[in-house]
Amino acid sequence: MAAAFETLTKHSRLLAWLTEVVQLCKPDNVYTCDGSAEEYGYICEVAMKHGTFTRLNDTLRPDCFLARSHPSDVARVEDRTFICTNDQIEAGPTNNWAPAREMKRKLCAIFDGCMEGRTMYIIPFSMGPVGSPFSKIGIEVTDSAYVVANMTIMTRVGTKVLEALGSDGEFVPCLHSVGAPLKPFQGDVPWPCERDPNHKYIVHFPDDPSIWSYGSGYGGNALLGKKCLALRIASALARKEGWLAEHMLILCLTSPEGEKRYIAGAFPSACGKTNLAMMRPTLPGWKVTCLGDDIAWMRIGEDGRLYAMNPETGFFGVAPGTSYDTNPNAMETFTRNSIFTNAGLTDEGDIWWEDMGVPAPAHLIDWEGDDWTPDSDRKAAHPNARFTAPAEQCPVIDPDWENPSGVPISAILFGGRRAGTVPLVYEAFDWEHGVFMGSAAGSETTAANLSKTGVLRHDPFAMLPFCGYNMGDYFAHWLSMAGRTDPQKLPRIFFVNWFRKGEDGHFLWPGYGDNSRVLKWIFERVGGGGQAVKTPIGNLPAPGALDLSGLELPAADLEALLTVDVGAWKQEAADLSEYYEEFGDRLPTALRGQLEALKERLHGR
Ligand code: O2Y
Ligand code: MN
Repeated sequence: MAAAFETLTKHSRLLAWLTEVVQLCKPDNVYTCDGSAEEYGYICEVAMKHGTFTRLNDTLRPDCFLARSHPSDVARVEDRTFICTNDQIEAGPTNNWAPAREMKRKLCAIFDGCMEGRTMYIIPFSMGPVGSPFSKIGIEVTDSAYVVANMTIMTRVGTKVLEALGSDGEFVPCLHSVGAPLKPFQGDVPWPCERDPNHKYIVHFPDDPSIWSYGSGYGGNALLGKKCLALRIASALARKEGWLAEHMLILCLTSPEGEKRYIAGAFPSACGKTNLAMMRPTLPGWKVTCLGDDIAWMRIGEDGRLYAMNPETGFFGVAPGTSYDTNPNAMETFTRNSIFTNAGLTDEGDIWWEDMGVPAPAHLIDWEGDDWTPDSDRKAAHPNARFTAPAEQCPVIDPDWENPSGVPISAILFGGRRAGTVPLVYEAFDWEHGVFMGSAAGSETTAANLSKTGVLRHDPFAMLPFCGYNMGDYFAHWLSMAGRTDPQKLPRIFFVNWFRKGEDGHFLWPGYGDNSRVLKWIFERVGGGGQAVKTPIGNLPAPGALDLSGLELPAADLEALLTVDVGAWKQEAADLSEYYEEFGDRLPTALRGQLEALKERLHGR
């Protein structure tokens, strides 16, 4: 079966692996992706033939498609995501673990014949510009045309990747199946997947490294270049190779004087990373350009500064809530050549979702394919409905977004969705304190994962679902960056919280474009200006230091946003002590020291 493939590559390890997976999965056909525009069109036709894609109105939304997933397959499945190593301690307390050898045996049985009746697609892809020494190549084998189309938008796909791989280059084998083989004459369904939630497997072997994903066709479970390779596997590689693979947006902030500073930001899933990454500042003269909305790979450059690059080429953003008010640049990005998953379909053949800023149509077809009217007691779009759109279509894409060397980062933001306790913004005293702040991050959960929503969970560095090894070692790796360069050259670290609420439940901060006011203060701080006051938790903006011109913010709200409630922080520190226990002796002593120092400052010692 790999014979056709042999004409495209002389890479013997790749050929051997492909021969193995063809024998295991037993597809009816094998197709190798070349990454061309013609091929993308063909794959979309295939997806339409299977009923997976519906073409949208070509006048309203040219070259766009809608897909509806099966209701059992609507998000990442964290409880079915595994990091498999020989020893459990290497995966750590925050990951599901199984012994690598046992899991492989199990997966071989599960994958046996899983592609019968289907076409196997071979997707050579590069995370990062093709041929860059900092990029990583993956080969995804999948039986889903939906995955091929989305990977073509989200990554660099095709023959050029095989050429860069040569006959002996490194690649990450990524095997994916929706887990729904077809018997002879059995009709297909628009969204084949494994219906039993306990029979899905999103499995990572960081020591190989390799990825096996079975049973889901959705997003992070199936587009294996994204969360699986560029975060879980890459984080493990990054630790070995001395760099950082992070769940971070990258933006460039340009002042009215034309000075540029690059900022990276780690926020848990569905906390507004895409909105921040392509924000339109309300502050006159300030400009944000976007380099990425989800993943940053960062390494120390020759000048000793930390450089970041976005390994992806598209956005896989949460649709509901995206509007011309919240994110006009995203709205402009997916006007064409985009895929929508689990949005509503209007009678005109366009998409619609809740909080799109467009009145609800009198009738549409909802994400489950049923008639819907504004009187329906269910949502038209699934809360985790997505758009997949090419990054190059973003009106504020930064000219350096594909620079293979990346861009020098001046500030790193951590954050989360916190109704209380955490102020609008504060700055770390130094790198070690900043790493402590990242390790202490937490957020109220949302629909981007399947756990209960609105519950506070610790999410260190926004990497809880994405760290491919022991989180304690990950903290140590972050701390070690200070030893790899002059620590003064590292970015300054800040914590932000756009989601603080008043006692009556209203958001205290307007967010969105007004977040530029906070970014301006950060910009000034890293440039040696910006007034701050020292508090037990870090440096907060001094009175008057935040530019609030033109904003009608009640004085009481501003005070609440910039108040450090010592009582609440004592509780926060106590909770963190308990959380840190999980990491046992893998918790770096420096972080224990930081926690004790915080407690002492809170007690006024
Ligand atoms: O629900 C999914 O499968 C997608 S999750 C996702 C997609 C794009 C960016 N970030 C995330 C995330 O969960 O962090
Ligand atoms: Mn994400």
